[in-house]
Amino acid sequence: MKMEKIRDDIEVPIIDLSNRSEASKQIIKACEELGFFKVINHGVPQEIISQIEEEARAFFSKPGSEKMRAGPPNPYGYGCKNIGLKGDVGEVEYLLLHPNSPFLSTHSDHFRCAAMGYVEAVKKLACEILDVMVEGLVGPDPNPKRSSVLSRLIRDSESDSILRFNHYPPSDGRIGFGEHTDPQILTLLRSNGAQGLQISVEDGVWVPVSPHPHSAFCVNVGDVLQVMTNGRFMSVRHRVAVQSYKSRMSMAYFAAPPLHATIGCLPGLATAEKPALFRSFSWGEYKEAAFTRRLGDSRLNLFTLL
Ligand code: GA4
Repeated sequence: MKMEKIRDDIEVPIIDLSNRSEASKQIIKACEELGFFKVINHGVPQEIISQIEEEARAFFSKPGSEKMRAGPPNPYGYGCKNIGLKGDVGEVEYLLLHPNSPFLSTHSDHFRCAAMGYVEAVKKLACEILDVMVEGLVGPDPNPKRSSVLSRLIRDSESDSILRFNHYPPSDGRIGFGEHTDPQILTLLRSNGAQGLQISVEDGVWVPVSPHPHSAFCVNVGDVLQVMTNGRFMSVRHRVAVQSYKSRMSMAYFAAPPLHATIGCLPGLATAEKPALFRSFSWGEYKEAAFTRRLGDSRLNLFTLL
């Protein structure tokens, strides 16, 4: 069995988005060093968050037979204990939604309305964070075409972004969601205040991420952003293990490009000293590679050039 250690001496930086130039530097540093950060003063109205949290709570408290009607989870719907297609299991039930998908129609008008309102608000936040990142990477650029090079992929009407609701029962530390990286560009996560998220700072060393402050979003770099920054930003392994009498609820928005979008290193980030680390691919190609493998498999190495 692999040896592992839980450490508690790293704080995920909390970044105030109301100070854009400071935020830009702090975001770059956090993405390079940890792959994770939290944002406050993010502009997502509390009412929008409360509404969808309430709908998610109501959904998970329904009887199993009723929840099953929103399933199976592949590609979108309700799932319980099974994650993905390759036999990964976890102490979790969840709902996967594609905002553009007709699967949303199996839910009540209330649910749909709250979910769409939330998606619009977090999409806006994801785009703002991506614009601030680009500014930090290449400097302010008056040309909106260049400064929105990442956010454009999310704003695209064919963006493949998804929304996931997770419900982890009270547990004595069993794995709810096994270790993995997120395949997309950026993940925006909220939780109900119960702990459980851990990030891997080095092989076998895990650091719990405190769920506070409650108003914050926890943001992490996905594989695609690692490729687009030529490895400067890190898509870091994380997992969920609840050790509490309280159940954990979380909502994750995975900001993704359209399936046909070409993913490659951003202009200027591959140089003679640091040539491109990855070959270009389409998001559809990468998604296929991720979804046909195990949760914890490394997939970026399938696309490395060196
Ligand atoms: C991890 C991030 C998202 O939750 C997710 C997951 C997806 C799933 O649950 O079906 C995957 C996992 C995630 C990565 C590898 C594949 C696909 C399970 C799995 C074994 C919805 C996603 O996009 O990738």
